[in-house]
Amino acid sequence: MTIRTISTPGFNDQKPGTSGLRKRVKVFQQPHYLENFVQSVFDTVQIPAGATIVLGGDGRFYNREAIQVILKMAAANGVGRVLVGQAGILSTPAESCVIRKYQAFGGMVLSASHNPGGPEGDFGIKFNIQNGGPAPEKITEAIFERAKQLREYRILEAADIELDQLGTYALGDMQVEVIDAVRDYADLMEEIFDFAAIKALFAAGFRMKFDAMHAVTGPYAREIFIRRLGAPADSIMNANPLPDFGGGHPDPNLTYAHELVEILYGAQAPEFGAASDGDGDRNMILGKHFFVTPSDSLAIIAANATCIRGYRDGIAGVARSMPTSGAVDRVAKALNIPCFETPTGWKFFGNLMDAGKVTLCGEESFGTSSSHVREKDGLWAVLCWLNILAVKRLSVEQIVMAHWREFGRNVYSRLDYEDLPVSQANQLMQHVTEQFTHLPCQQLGSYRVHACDNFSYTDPIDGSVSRNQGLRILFEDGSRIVIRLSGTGTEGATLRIYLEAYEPDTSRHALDAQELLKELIKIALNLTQLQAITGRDKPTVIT
Ligand code: G16
Repeated sequence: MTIRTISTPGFNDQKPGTSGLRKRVKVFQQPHYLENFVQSVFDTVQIPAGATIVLGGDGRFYNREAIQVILKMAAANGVGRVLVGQAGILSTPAESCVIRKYQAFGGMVLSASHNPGGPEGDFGIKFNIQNGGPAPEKITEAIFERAKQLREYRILEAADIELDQLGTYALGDMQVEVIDAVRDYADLMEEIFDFAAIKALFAAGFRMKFDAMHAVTGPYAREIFIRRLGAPADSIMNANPLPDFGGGHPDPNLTYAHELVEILYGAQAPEFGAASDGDGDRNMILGKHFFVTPSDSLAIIAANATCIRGYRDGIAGVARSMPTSGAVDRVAKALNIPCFETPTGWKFFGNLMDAGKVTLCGEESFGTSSSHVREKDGLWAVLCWLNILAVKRLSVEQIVMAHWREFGRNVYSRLDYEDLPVSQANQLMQHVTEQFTHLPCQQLGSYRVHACDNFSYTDPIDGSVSRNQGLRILFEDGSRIVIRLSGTGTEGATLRIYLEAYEPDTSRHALDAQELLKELIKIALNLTQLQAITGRDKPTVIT
C-alpha cells in the first residue's frame, strides 16, 4: 500500500463556526475539499505517532464516504489506531464518552447537528480534543489558517474498510477497530442514573414518547429506554436513522419536532415527551400539554441534582451561555455555588469542567450536559428528567410550577429569522450597535435601559478573550434583549433575538411566555428595525 501526496488548492472558506466546519454536502463533495480540512487538522494538532483517535458521525448522507477518506488519511499521517463506531456511527456525546474512556488523543465528529441532511442538505466535521470536547478557538483558528495555505495532503491508497462488522482491521501500519457505537455510552448512563428507580416508574405504567427524528439517537434510545429500562416499545418513535433524516429537519424544537408536540398536546398524551437532534447532543423536554424551556430545564436539573445518583453529593458549579436565561443563576445562588456566563458554543465550557469548577452546563439552544462528557448530551438530559420524575412522582408541569414558586420565573423566548441575506443581517446588527451610545438610561415603555454592550468573555482558566459574542440590551429590572447571528448556518444568515423578563408574581406564572413578553418583543422589533431592514413580518421559529 502506498501513501500518495496529492495537490490541493487550499480553501479560504474552511473557518469553523460555533461548532466545527458546516457546509452544504455539495461543498464537501468538491475535489480535495474534505481532504484539505482533514489534513489541516492533522497538521495543526500534531497527533503523536502511534496515538489513538476516535471517528464517527451521525450517519447523515456522505458520512460513510467521509469516514473512508479520513481513515486513509489518518493511516498516511502516522495515526496508530482509530476507534470507529460501527457503520461509521457515533452520536456526538457517545464520541466524547469513547474519547475519554479509551484516553484517545482526540476525535473527529462528522455532523452538521440539527441541520437537514441528504444530498441537498448539510454536512460537517469538527475535531475534539483529549478531554472529549470540541477544540478551543485557538486550535480552530489555526486549522482555518492552515486550510488556506495547504498545498498538498497525504492519503493511503487502499481498499475501503468494512465498517458494518465489529472487529479489528489493518490499514497500512494503522489499526482500525470497529466498535459497538452504543455500549460504552449506555454503560456510562447506567453508572450515572438510578436505572432501578426509572424501571420501577415504567413498571408503574408511566408513559413517555421519545422522538429520535430519524437521526442518530434511535439505536441508543432503543438500548437504554426499551432494553435496559423496560419502557414499552412504542415509547420511541422515528427511531430508525436515515441518511436524510426522512426529509425532516432534525432539530428538537416546537416547530421542527411538531409530530411529537402534537402527541404531547393531544387527547391521549403521555406524561413525558422528549426529542433529540441529528447527532444526539440536543434535547427538548415536554410534559403533558407542557413545554419546558431549555433554560428552565437546566435550572431544574441543577436544583434537583441530588436526586440523581451521579450527583448525589452535590454539584461544584454551573455554567450557561450568555443568551441562556438567568434561571440557573438563581439556583446557583441558593445552593451557594459559582455560576459562569460564557459565549454561545459548547467549547467554552470545557476549561471550566476540566478545572472542576462546574458540573452542569446548559444553553438555551436545547443543550444540557454535565462533566460526564465534554459535549452536550440529549439522552443524558432525558434521563435526568426521568430520574427526577421517578424520585418525585410529580408531573413535569408540577415540577416546573413548584420551581417557579420557589425561584420566580425567568420568562424566556427566542425568535429566529432564518435565511436572511448576510448584508441585511449585518446592517441590522450595525443599526443596533449605533444606538448603544444613547440607549442607556432611556425609558422604553415600562423598561428602563441599564446598559448595552457586545458581549466579551475572558476565560477564567486560560485568560483567552472572545469578543463580539452578541449584542446585549440590559434593563434595570434584570430583563434583557440579546441579538446575535448564528454561527451554525451554512447559507445566508440566521438572526436570533433572545428575550428574557423576570416574573416573581406567582399568579402570572401560568401565562404564556409570548403574552408575558409582548412588550419586550415590540421594543426589540423597534430597536432592530427588523421589518424595515429585512422585510420579514414574522420569525421562522419561535421557541
Ligand atoms: C451548536 C453549539 C452550541 C450552540 C448552538 C447554536 O450546537 O455546540 O453550543 O449553542 O450550536 O449556535 P448558534 O446560535 O451559533 O447557531 P449544535 O447542536 O449545532 O452542535
